[in-house]
Amino acid sequence: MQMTMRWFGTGHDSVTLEQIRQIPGVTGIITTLFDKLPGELWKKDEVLALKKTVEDAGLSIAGIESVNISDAIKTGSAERDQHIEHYIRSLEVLGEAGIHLVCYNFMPVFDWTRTELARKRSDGSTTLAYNQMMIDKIDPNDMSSVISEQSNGYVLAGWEPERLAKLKELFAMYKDIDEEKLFANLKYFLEAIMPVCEKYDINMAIHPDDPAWSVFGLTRIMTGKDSLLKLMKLADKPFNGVTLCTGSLGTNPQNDIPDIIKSLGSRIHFAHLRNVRHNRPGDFEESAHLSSDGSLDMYAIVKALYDSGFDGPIRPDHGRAIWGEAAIPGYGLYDRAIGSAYLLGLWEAIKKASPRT
Ligand code: DNO
Repeated sequence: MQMTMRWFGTGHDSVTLEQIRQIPGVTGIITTLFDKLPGELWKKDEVLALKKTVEDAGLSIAGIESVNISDAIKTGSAERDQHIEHYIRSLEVLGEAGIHLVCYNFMPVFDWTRTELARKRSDGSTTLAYNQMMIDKIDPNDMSSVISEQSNGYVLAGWEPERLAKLKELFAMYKDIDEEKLFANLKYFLEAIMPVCEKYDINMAIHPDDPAWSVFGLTRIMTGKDSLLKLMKLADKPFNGVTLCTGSLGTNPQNDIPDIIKSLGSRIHFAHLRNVRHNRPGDFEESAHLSSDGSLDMYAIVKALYDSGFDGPIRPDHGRAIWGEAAIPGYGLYDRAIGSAYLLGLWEAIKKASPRT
């Protein structure tokens, strides 16, 4: 297991690599070429420059989050094959640079969705939250401004203004995309990229849908145990795996995360560990990482991961905004640093109680 921190790149993040370097136990960076649009080709010199920046700070790249999937690939439209070709060439470039983990998602139109990016909690911290009643009142065409108005001036991952400027077109592209078609398009994509993953030993780790249900009538397929197990079979290779995101799967209280971990076993290549607090049906907020602050049993989750033999990167995922920090919502330094120390503590205790043989 390697503890990591997400970093969005020079000029895109309020947190520096030098700060991350000082968090005890964090050795890896999860990053991306932030300016790349889905479908674009990643170039070797760009990847090598990113790698050098991270390594010059005494850290290493543990994985890429994300190489995003274009809407053409998700919907199977005319440009799909060209975009898949770009994806394959981008994976080659990553493989040649010694990067072996890629996180991606297959969510239509919107990536992770929240209604509030700074909901005030009783202790004065703020956090990301979701309220279904608010979503039901929002015109989806206004969704990108709902997000950008609360984003402290940052562009948020998955909310590329260039792409979302054409929301009407995007919704039209997905008009006939039901679960079956989305699964078929995912299969087509996975089958096409498996050979390059095999050649360069690249683990693909799909990110579950967040929240784990359909939003604005758009189909979502990565929502729980059954769909994740179905995904495993779409391309039954070890390289076709999952990002175990507890905050996303945990949006649905029906998802038994330790059981999902047990079922997926060695196909979990990456873990996003954070807690979520369910206030009432249809309303949740991202709590501090501790079990006592949210609705998830983080000890049971970390134990299930440890028991499954998990050996990949973990990141503390989102944190609350605390101590007056102004950062990308969910991605400040302080609460994620506290979260990683807590997760490392859980891991150490679990490991010492039952050493792997
Ligand atoms: C949000 C993230 C997601 C995630 C993508 C993966 O903070 O967890 O944006 O990176 O869905 O492609």
